[in-house]
Amino acid sequence: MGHSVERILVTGAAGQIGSELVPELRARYGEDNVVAAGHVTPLPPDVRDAGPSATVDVSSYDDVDAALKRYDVGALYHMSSILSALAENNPATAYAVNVAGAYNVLEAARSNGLRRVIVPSSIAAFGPDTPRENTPNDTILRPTTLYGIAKVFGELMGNYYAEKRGLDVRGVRLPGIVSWKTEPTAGTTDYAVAIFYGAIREGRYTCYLRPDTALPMMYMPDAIDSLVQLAEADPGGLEHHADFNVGAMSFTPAQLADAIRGRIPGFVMEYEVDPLRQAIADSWPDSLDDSAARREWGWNPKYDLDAMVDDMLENLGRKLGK
Ligand code: VAH
Repeated sequence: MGHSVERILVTGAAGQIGSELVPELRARYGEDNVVAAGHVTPLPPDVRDAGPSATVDVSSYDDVDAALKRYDVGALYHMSSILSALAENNPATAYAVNVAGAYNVLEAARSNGLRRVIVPSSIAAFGPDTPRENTPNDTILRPTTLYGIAKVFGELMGNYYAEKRGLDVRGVRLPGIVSWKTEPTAGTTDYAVAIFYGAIREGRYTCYLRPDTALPMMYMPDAIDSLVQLAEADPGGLEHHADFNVGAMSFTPAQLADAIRGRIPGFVMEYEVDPLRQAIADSWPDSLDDSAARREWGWNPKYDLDAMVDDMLENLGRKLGK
């Protein structure tokens, strides 16, 4: 998005990323030019009250189409999603939101002449037969979760609309995201958020993944930067569309616990493995090759593990009144 005053709509504005993306976009483009669209989860007050908001059920084409027309939307960030673990237990809802919702957003954006659509993918688009270390940008996509299958659908449809339907669609494959503003939800990587609540409140946390489960992870400010930077990138430099790997760091639960213990001596980490979320995590890569994003639009993350832990403990400590 240039700095024009075109209206931007964000779906999933109550979610972990959406609830931080909306304030960032409003700061960049003006509060009245960013519409926060939510559905089942109530919008956080600061998102709801600082600019236009709407209720949009992305599983309904008509809902999406009506919102794009009502707000004269020029660009859209599609952040709605049923996350990995919840999707496995709610396949019909996950299909309606993650698959039909992705189609509805792309087709409604095309038919309403939007200039740009950002449809984030995830490391979940990879599966157990994808190379695990330094996973290439262009490689095998055979995910074994409904969430991952939906992300592959979103990527391929995003590329299809970009190449054959004249819609500028862009997307990044996000790692697990760590943030302090919203409570951890039903993802597989949410242990990396919940651990900070446990460390600050009780000095202990029981992790549902094995201590040696390495996963690509990213701190929220970098995730927001990746979405906005890609959205603003010069289209002439882009060879990919909706499927850019973006990495920042990779760590295991044990490494994260050690980093927290370096700041909270005596922090106790215990383990009770959840077979569902362990199986999901085991199907995902350990680390990503994000050279295409760095080359094509200058991707350059700022937070490593230590910087994230310091910032999380400071901000979450304040949020929890500690
Ligand atoms: C999840 N946080 O755990 C999300 C993310 C790569 C993980 O997609 O489902």
